[in-house]
Amino acid sequence: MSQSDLFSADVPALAAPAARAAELRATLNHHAHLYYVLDQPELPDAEYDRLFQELQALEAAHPELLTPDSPTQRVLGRVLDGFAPVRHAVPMLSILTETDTTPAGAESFDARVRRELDLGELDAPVEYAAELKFDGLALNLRYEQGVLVQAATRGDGETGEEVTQNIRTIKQIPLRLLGVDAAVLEVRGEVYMRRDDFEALNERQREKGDKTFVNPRNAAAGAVRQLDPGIAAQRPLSFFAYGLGEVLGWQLPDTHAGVLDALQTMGVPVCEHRVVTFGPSGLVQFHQAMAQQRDALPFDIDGVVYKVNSLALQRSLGFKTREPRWAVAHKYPAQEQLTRLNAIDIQVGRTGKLTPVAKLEPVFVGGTTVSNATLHNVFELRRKGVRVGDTVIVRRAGDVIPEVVGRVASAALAPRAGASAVPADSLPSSFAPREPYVPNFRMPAVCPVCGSAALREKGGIDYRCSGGLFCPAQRKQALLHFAGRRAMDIEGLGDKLVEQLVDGGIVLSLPGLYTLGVAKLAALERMADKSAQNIIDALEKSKRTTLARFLFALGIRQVGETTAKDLARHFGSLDRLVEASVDDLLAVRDVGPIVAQSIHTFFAQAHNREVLEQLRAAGVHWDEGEGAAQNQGPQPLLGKTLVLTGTLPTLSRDAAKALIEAAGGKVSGSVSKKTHYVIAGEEAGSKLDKARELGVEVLDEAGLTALLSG
Ligand code: D41
Repeated sequence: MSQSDLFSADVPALAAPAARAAELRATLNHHAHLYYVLDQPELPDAEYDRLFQELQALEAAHPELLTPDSPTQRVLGRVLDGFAPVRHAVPMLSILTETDTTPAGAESFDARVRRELDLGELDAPVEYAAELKFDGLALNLRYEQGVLVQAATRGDGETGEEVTQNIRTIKQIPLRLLGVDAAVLEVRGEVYMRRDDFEALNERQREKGDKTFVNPRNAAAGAVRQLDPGIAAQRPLSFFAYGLGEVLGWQLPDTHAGVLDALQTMGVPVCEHRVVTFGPSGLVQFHQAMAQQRDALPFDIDGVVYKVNSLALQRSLGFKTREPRWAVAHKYPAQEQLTRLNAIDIQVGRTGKLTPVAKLEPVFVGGTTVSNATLHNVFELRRKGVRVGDTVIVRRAGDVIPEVVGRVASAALAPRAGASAVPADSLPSSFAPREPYVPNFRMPAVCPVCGSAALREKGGIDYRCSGGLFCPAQRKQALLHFAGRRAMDIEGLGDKLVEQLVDGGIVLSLPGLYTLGVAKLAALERMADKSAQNIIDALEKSKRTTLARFLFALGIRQVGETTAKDLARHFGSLDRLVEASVDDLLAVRDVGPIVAQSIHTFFAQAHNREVLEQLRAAGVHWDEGEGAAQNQGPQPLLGKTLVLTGTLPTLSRDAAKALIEAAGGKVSGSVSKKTHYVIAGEEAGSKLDKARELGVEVLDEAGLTALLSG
């Protein structure tokens, strides 16, 4: 506040900041309760931080507004009733956060460290250990004589909650350290949930019609603090160590990197993405390299962490109240943001499923601008209490489709820091529950594309268009799927062309594709003669295919690429498959009752059989029996499941997969107890850790070659 403000006689001038401060206090306290006590946050962290900072700034400018109950006066985190409090033998410090996501963030940290260490321009660059900042929940694991005796959350840093029972269910966490029987060795790290585990968990919740989790971190936090270890055990958690707590009777390494290496040797999971580097340029390089890989990682990170590598230098730097001076977390742009829900559209999928899609005020989240996001289904939308016009939370992480994960009551959130405050007399309870919830969106009774009835199976969740391939939306999706790279692989037949073909009434069915001539194609808008000829050539080329690709291309519900291959291998010919009974189908490996029924229903329908005939008449062909086991060479990998990870020296991933499948084996994307072998190459990741943890045999390329040759 400026001098003139202070001396101004305009007393009501303070009313607005006072009201805003009161409002911010109430809002922040409310959200802190939701976050810490109920594990049901309604606000993205970035938004909470923004409000927190706005209140801090307001209090700094108007010290008279500071109240003892202000959230800025309290160290957050609290102990839940139901868990025994644990006083940490060595406090769990917090870590200073650098919110400047540009290289300047790393540079200012290095400059601070050099200043504190009294280093001059001529002194050598500081050695740093750089690692990822996992978006999870900090945990202290206490090992005595090498045995896990206690696990505790961080809590407020001094006192946490005892969660040993729940943590014991995390299979990655060793119950006994390898080769260490130190009196005390406390391992600190983050419990987190992998993105695929999170998606699968939410999918299960959705199928059951249960509440979904906003993000992997909340799902992990909820699982760790779940009072019922049985439920905790069903929530797939993972762990990465980042440091130590109390240590008695163990010789510390000289460096942080040495600590992490030692922990890894003891069987504690440590993330492979870590480097030792020098000076600010090394830090910036790591920050940028990991930003590139962020989407491809199997888990969420919200930044990277830099630590002075030498433990001796760490000791001389010490800490400042609650944060070490030798470490900093350098953030990345948030993966969750607030924006306005402008409208809800209905998207019709390949199988007719109607999905409500949020039309959003464009917002930059997780590195791209998002204006559409899935709302999954109408029941979930209702459960979240979302209405058109609401301020909603959008999440985009990895290559997962952006989704609306919830809504916020928005009154207090709207003004940006520094903007004018809301009038005192309208002090709103920004978070008043919206009761009763009156939705302003309903699922349409008919398909918005073709007008056929939209039906929902009894007890089911999804509405489907009943129009089948009569529905242009389904027809477009079916054609795109048919033409896909892993299906018939018709190059050039993409979104735009399919749109033109269907909307122009030119192609009415899959076989219709093969009746296209150059003239018809060239007549389409923006289609040159040459590209028309290319499409015709691609169509011609696609006719020679494999039974597995053909089956996958048909888009039979429940039949993905792997099942299609299994079916082709098992039956060897289309006719045998078409005539198969449900029982015959159940004899195919990995085919259960739902899949068998879906396949049987598909081939039982006359119009589908007609499509098959027309496609064959158009010249689509494959080697009958080519995939059948009886016609193949030896199958040394029959019944074996393998997982590929990392880069092999000579074989591409596709080539390795093809060889394994030709030998009767199956390639899976994730390691489990059912995995027979993990084939690991350069830069193998968490799958390798998992294999070691489960005791699955790990081979290199040479080992794979040996297996293949029996
Ligand atoms: O990955 C993390 N979230 C992470 C958290 C990490 N990689 N390193 C960390 N290092 C520390 C210090 C420097 C205090 C040992 C941390 C945390 N602390 C931390 N996590 C939660 C509170 C503090």
